[in-house]
Amino acid sequence: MGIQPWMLLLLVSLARCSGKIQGMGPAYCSTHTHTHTHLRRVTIILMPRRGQRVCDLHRPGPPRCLPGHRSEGEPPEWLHMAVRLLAAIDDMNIVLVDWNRGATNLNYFTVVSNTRKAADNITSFIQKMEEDGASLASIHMIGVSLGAHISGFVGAKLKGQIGRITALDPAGPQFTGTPPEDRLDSTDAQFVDVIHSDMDALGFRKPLGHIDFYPNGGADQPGCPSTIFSGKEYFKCDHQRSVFLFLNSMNATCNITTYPCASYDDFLDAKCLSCPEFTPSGCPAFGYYTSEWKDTLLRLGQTSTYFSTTTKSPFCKTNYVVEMVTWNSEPRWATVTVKLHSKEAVTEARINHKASKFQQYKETRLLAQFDQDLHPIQRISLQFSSGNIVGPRYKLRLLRFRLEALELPDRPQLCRYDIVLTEKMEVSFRPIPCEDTNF
Ligand SMILES: [Ca+2]
Ligand SMILES: [Ca+2]
Repeated sequence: MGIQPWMLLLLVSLARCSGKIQGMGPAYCSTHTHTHTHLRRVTIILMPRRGQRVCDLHRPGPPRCLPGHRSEGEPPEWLHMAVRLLAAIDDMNIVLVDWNRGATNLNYFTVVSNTRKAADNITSFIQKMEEDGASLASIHMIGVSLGAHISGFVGAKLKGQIGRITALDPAGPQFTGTPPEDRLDSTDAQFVDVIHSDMDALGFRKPLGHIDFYPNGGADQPGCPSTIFSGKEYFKCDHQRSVFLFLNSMNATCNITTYPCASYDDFLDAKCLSCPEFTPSGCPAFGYYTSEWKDTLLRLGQTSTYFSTTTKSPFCKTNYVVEMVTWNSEPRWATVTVKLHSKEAVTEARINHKASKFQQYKETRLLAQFDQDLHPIQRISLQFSSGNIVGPRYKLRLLRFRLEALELPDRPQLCRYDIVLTEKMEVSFRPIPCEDTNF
């Protein structure tokens, strides 16, 4: 993939500055002095952690940390991974700024008011780099939580000339409903991409960038605890998922395609499965490389886009479009489960976010999302439920069943004709390539 001329400015770890946290060598602290002579690309990462400090970056030598309190705690586990992945992409300078606080800290409001101070320091630091020959366009800031808004303040002070701001679940509390100058917005950099992963709690609900990703709808993430009895994890799991998703997008084990749409429900309803406005590149990819869609995204102004993930890294789902035509004379409403079998394995998609309508001779289009990519598919199993608890078992008479891999156009479309399904009874069949038939 092509590389944008970013400088990656990673926010300098306060921990590194103080040298108190193990595993954070002084190398990171000296990174920014190093950048003065090698100002090709800079990434700044603003990251959240317990405790709060502000680094004075505008002075020679290692950055100095302003007074502030820091609670105990190791650097987040993902930090080393972030640096490693970024460094593998290209030769770039990485500056880490860790100034943050725990999401549940009571001093949240003080911390919010300190974001301006942090932004001032980072702005001075960047201006110093600029004097030394760095171009603002080559700077990429990655801000987590409150760090996303700090990146926005820095960007605004630099008149929106920074190349890119990536916001990982930008903080919601205290920022929701504020005007653009008091939070991140799309004028703060030349390109602003945002991931919303906990918009119902710690994150921000409304779009803030040129492209806003809403994984799994943007509120709750699969694999994260859904009750408060899980303690600390309950508070941060959804919020932090944005970081892990973004890191995953850098090493390209699998690519996640996203679908611009009016809502996650519409996406699940298979209403947004093509991207004519993005021709010829297709629907935008999630994460680090989404900048390759930048020209179209800037032209469109703002794009909100959706996708679903699995519970664990690398998070990619395999998406299929299922089309069914019935000859039942009465319309039926049903949820559907589709299983795909290869020789060794089976993977399942439950299409149950709501009941789908089946109408005589009308094509019903469903989005089926599977955790595994099985190929070749040897058998398919289908089951439906109308939600009827008492009364007769309904039948669904299928004139045609068709399966199409959404992101793998080279895979053959699979069909089957004349299938009768009985409610809550699984039916399995061997699919046939659609082009071998006369339908
Ligand atoms: Ca702003
Ligand atoms: Ca949540």
